Amino acid sequence: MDAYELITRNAEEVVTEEEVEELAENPDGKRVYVGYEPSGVLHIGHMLTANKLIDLQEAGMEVVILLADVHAYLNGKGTFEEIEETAEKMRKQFLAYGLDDENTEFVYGSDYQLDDDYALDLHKLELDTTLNRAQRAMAEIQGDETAKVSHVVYPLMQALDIEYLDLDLAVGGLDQRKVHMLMREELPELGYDARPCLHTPILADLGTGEGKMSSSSGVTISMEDSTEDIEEKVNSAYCPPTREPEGDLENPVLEIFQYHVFPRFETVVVERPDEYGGNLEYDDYETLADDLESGELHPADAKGALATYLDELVAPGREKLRELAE
Ligand code: IYR
Repeated sequence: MDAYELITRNAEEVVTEEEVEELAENPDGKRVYVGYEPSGVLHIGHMLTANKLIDLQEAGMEVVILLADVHAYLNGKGTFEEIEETAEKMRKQFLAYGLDDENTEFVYGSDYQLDDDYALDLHKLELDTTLNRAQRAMAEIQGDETAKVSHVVYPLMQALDIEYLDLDLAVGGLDQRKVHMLMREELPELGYDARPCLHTPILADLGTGEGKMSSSSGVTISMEDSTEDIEEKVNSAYCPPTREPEGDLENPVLEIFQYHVFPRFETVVVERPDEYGGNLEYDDYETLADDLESGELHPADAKGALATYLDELVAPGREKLRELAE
């Protein structure tokens, strides 16, 4: 796989392809980041962008993880003290998940977002941006139904982070795209360069195949889940024998194979008793999806394998949480 393929694989959107192609020509030492509002426990949504960061590390880039404590505070996620505590827990789980210790820089937003220069640039952006624009950027991020002043400051700060952390590339889920578009328009107004972005897809709810999995209502997988929890959730997952179920539904079992399992494991073995044809082995996602569609691979067997691989991905973070609780 060449550098551009590795950098962009499994991305839903690349803004712009030309800019990322240029980065891919010489990825060594380029700085890339994802920001996360600290939430204490890593879930499958965090793991998806983390998989992309692991790809980028493999391509030679330097990874910055922003523990966005001030952003979480602005988004109503708790007192500042509570947020600081969960941020530290999250940092340890990211390392346990497989990010390379030597090549990952963790930064707290509060380390620089309260400085004078940053505050003054922020006020300039406030002058430049309409309320409507900032609110639209936050539509998929805002935690509370009632819009507060803090919610319109939030995306402007996220745009500034990209300059202040001296980044070459911003990564995020598709829910971050409007903030990134605002960044691309507004940074040049301050005399800074707009940066390219990569957006990962938002996966469907595991239980129903609808909407986005990381939303609070749905079934999600997190580092808090035991092996049995994972088996139970995966076994009751929605998994019709097709890539494209009706209407707006997705096949969440296939999605997790595509975005979580194949990027981290070279071969996937589906164990089956001999009387059902014996084990199946896959080196790539497409072959597994084809077999599910043709009936060669039964959904129940696919789920059994998925639970095993997800458990392996979650195990080190689960262990870390256990140590932290001692
Ligand atoms: N908006 C993100 C958190 C966040 C991301 C970045 I990239 C920042 O520079 C700051 C905050 C979220 O929804 O979790």
